[in-house]
Formats: sequence, C-alpha cells, structure tokens
Amino acid sequence: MDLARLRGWAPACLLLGVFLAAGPAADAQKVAIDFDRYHGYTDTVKYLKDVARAYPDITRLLEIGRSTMGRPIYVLVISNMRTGTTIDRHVSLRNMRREGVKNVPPMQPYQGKPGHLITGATHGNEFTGTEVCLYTIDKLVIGYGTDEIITRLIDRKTFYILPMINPDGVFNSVEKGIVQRQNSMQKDDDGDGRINEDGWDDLNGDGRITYFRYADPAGRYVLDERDPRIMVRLDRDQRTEKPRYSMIMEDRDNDGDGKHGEDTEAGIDLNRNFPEGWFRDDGFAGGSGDYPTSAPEVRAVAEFLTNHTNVLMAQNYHTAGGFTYRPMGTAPHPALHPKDVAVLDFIMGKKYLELLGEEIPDAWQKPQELDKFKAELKEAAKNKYAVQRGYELPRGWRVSYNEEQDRRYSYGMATDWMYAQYGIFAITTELWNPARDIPDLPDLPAGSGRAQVERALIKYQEEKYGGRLFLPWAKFKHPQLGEGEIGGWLPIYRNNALPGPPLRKVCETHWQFELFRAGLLPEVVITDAKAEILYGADSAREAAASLQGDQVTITKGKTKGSFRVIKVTAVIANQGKLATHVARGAQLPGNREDVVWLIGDRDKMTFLQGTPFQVLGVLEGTERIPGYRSEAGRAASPPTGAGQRRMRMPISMPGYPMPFRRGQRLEPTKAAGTGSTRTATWIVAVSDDTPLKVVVTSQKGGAKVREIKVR
Ligand SMILES: [Ca+2]
Ligand SMILES: [Ca+2]
Ligand SMILES: [Ca+2]
Ligand SMILES: [Ca+2]
Ligand SMILES: [Zn+2]
Repeated sequence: MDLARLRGWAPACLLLGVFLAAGPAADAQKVAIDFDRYHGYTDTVKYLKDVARAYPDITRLLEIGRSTMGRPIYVLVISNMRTGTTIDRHVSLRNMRREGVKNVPPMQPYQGKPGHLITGATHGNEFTGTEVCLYTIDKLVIGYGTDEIITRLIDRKTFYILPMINPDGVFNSVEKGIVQRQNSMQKDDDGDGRINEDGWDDLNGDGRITYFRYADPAGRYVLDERDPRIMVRLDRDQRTEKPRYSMIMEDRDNDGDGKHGEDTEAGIDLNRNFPEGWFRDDGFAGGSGDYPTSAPEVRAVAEFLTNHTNVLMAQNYHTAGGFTYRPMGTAPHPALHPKDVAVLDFIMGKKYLELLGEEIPDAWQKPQELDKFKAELKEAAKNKYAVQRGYELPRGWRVSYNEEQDRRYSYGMATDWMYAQYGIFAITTELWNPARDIPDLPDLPAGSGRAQVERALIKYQEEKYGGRLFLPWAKFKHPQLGEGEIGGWLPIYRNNALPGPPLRKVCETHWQFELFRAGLLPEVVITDAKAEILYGADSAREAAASLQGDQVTITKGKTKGSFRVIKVTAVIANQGKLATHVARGAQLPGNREDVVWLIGDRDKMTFLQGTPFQVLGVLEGTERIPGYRSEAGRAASPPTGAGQRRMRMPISMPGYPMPFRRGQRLEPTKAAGTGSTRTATWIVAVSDDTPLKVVVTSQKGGAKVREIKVR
C-alpha cells in the first residue's frame, strides 16, 4: 500500500466549488457547518468539540470508547443540562457499616429524561449517516431558544448523537479515499498467516484509488451501449455477444499470491457483532467476529446503552437505497408484539412514507378496516406474515427478515439488539436513493434501470461538480493484468449522498423524521401532589408508629418535638404520545416498571400505608395507536412460538426486592389507576418537620420531583 503518496492527498481535494454554497447561515449558528463536502473523521470530531464548547448549557461530549486504531468514539448529548433529575439524587445508597462511602458514579440529569439515540457510520464507507447526524446537531443547537418545539424537546428529552460508530472506517474512506465498510481489527482475511499484506494501491499515482477495468473473457461486465464509460454488470449466467470486462479496485498483487486486494486493513463487520442472534460466520468479508462485542466499537455502544437506560427511540443510519428497516431481521413477524407493530408501521412508517413522498398502504390509511384487508390478502398474499398484519410492507418501510422465504436476513445487528434486548424503537435507515434524492437529476424516465440512473448521474456530476466525481478512463498497463484502463467513480461517491443539494435534501428529510419520532417520546409528570395531616401531637420527638393488620399503634415519647400522621396523595400521568416502554419492554432483563417514591428523612418517618416506592407499571401514552386493539378490547393475537422465546421473556417479575425471608414477600404497593394516569397514596408517621418529596422515576419516561407542602 503506497501510503506516502496518499498522504499528500488531503481531504481538501474533496472541497467542491462555491456553486454549491449553502444559504445564508442563521444568526444563531455559533459553529459554522455546511454540507457541500464530507466531513470525514477529522472534521466531524472538530465539529463535535466546537459545538460542545459553544453550547455548554445544552450539550456534553462523551467519549464512550476507543476504536481499534485508538480513535475516540463520541456521543454528543444534547439536552438542557440544568433540567432533569435522577433517583440517585434523592435516595442515597446506604452502607450501614461504613456510612458516607460514595463509590457509585452519580447519574447525570439527562439520564432522567426520555432518550433518543441517533448513530451513523457503523459501516465506515456509509458516512452519509454521519453527515445527517451533524445536520441534526446543527438543527437542534440552532433551534434551541428560537424554535418552540425544539426548545421544548431539549428541555425535556435527551438526544444522544453518535456520528461515527466506526471512526477508523470513516477515516480510511473519507480522508484516505480507501472505502472501508468494516472496522480495522487485525484480521488475516485470506488465511495466509500474514495480516493486511495486500490492500489496494494507487497504481497510476494520481493520489486516488479508483477502478481498473480490462478485457477479460470471463468478466462479469460489459460496456454500456450509450455511454461506454459505464460498466454494466451481468447476471451470473447472462449471455452476451459484447466483449466482456472485469473491474477491480486499483490494486496490484503486493504479496504475489495471484490475488488482488485480498487482505486490506478492513477488520470485521460491526453490524454483525452485536449480541442479538449472533453466531460466528467468517463466510463473508470481515466476518462477524470471534464473539459478540469482540469489536471495541461494538463494545463501546453496548456499554453505553447498558448504562444509559433512558433510550426509547433509536436510529442507526446506513446507506444506501432510500428505505428503512424496522425490526426485526433475525426473527419473523410474530417476534414483535402487535402493539409495537402498530406503533412502528401505522405511526412511524406512515410518517416516513409521507416524508419520502411514497405511496402509503391502504391498510395504514384505513386501520379500522384491517380485518377486510386481512381477508383480501388471504387470497392474494405471497407471505403469511402479510396476511397476519393485513398488508405487505412497502418498499420504503420494510424488515430485513425474508418473509417470502421465511428466512432470517442476518444476525448480530444493532437494530435487532436494541429492540429485542433494550426495548427500544430502533430502526435502520438506508439513506440515499439518487433517483429520488437528487431534485434536478436530468433525463430520468419513471422506472429507470440501473444503467439509466448511472448515465444521469454521470451527466449530473459533469454539470454540477465539474466532472470531479467520475474520472475519465485512461489507458494503463497493469503489472500483472496487462493493458486496461483506470478511472470511474471516486468510490466514496458510489454509496453516499452527493454533497451539496442532494446531501442537504437527505439530511433535511431524515432530520424531519427523527424530529417527529422525538415528539412521540413519553413525558411522565406529577400532575398533583398533596399532603394532609390526619393526626398531630406535640412533645413526641421519640414517637413511633407501627402497623399491625389495619391497626396503627402510636407510642409517644417523652422529649419535646412534634409528631404527625400524614396522608400523601400523588397523581402521576404520562403526557407524552407513546407509552413508557415498548409493549413488552418492562419484562426485559435490564428494564423496570415505572415507580413513584415518597422520600423524607428515613430516621424520622414510618410508613403506615404504602411502601416507600409504589409501582406504577407502564404508563400508556396519550396517542391512540391505530391498527391495534388492546387486550381490553378484542384480544390482539398473542405472539407465539419461536419468536416469543427469542424475546427471552423472563419467568419472574422484574425489578422488585426479592423476598428476603422464606414465606414472606416484601412487595411494593401498586398505585391505583390504569392507562396513562396513576394515583399513589401513603400514610406516614413523621416526627419533627422533616421535608417530604414525591419522586417519580420512569426509566424511559423521565424522572420528576415535587416537594410536598403539608397542610
Ligand atoms: Ca493475509
Ligand atoms: Ca494490493
Ligand atoms: Ca489512482
Ligand atoms: Ca495478493
Ligand atoms: Zn451498512
């Protein structure tokens, strides 16, 4: 690999002409950013640091781990740093033998607000997602204080933006121009005992790695009849009268084994290394790793989500295609609870198709007629899952599971892992469909094939980019393969939104979509909290109250002080659109139901009725879920079979103290109410004037605190 030459090729080469200049920067944009070029690793990091410095009140930059090559993996937190609370601020862990020991890192206030995670570049060559992350950051920080909806979101929710899961892949793809999907773990791809011994090479020394094409009777390509710059790929058994060509990356056989570029710096595929449905597979480029989270980049994400448990919404950006995968890819349709299906398809999918301008399935328009659609599909549908749902999934909103052949698509994927193990509405959007996302692409009749799109794209880059994205083919004699030509697309443009207006359009559409999804997050509030004195007495500092059955016994002491029996009532409501968990989210091992605490000086209060925290369960949201009838109405078909087992539903109830003595269960009281509202009542005996407060903690719906005034 001729790195010395490549080093001279600075990312500045990618700077495009001023004709793509952005509109006038908004006044509030303290950190300038435009989308007329790709930012790559270096400028993305610089931007994140600049934003964190410029907006200290609403951002925090976290380094959540390091890549294989030692590059930091950053999450930019965007949330009002002065609002929010967490339970550990109100209940201190008590070490009875060594009081005052503090060895648990405190939670941050933003962890007590509903969270929305957006990631980019799990695959290093798919960095359009990194750009959408940066665009999203820009919109959020500029909108804070100027846009009412954005301000409200940043005050009450938490955005976690992770622009590059795979910084090494991004660096190699953008800064070095050597596209790299995988991470950079040392891997002997061809099993010859040597590592990274044959990467791609800049054969003609122009500072870029493009393609080499050469006449080859066994080749899989022919030249396009209308534009011989275009290579048309043949199907495996396709016959042709035209001369055949082969096309490889610019590359020489460095180790003389007769193979080209067989062992580059690329390591493993990060989107096959997450701990959901993982199995070892070295049968494709990079493989899935030695064990789940064996990649440091994946481990960083896994640790981050494990200790940032407030995330209910997530997006993992990839390229390309211009559609979204919602869960799941590793399991068939029944693995999802019908309520989650309805939230994903009828609410999110419908909005997504609207934003793309694509046709929305009839069933999504008329969810009240779902039974009719199901009956119709029974006659016509190609797959049984479509019949169960009442609709085929549209092109723009699909699953990677192969429903027609009833076969899993893949394994170890981030989105499945987030949904199945953390209860997150996680999706994967494959950004970029040039035929749709380039507003002024020339000469493209509807339903155009690949070659037609390619012709239009080449013409477009000639007109708008001065022909810099596609190099003309030039004769070159390859040291091993003989005569041929070097040229073609600069590889980074093959799978990413072209910078300038096309990239901005992709960014804007997906920013709008994630803004919409953020607006669905739950919002748990204490709508009312009051206390009334049922009984009061003086001279009772040492008073104690105890409860046996329904009998309260009060024992007054001798020294001076006051003593009161107080009834506290708190009303809690979820005022957000979605429930505080996905349908079975509270049953997942790392998750817990919502609870409400009554907190005061524990040495001065005795709970007579109601446990210190009471269970709220899962608070429903305010949005009616179209296309879903809850168990209360008509039972929605319960998930069965392998899918349900795969969700690892536990056999015990989550989250409560286990019985500490045989035969006696210490179970918390359940608050009254259903739907989105609960009422919790306590009766406590309190000595002196210890202040009381109610704290509601919902893992994904937020934590709130309210001081109690005793009347
Ligand atoms: Ca090797
Ligand atoms: Ca090589
Ligand atoms: Ca070259
Ligand atoms: Ca070789
Ligand atoms: Zn990808």
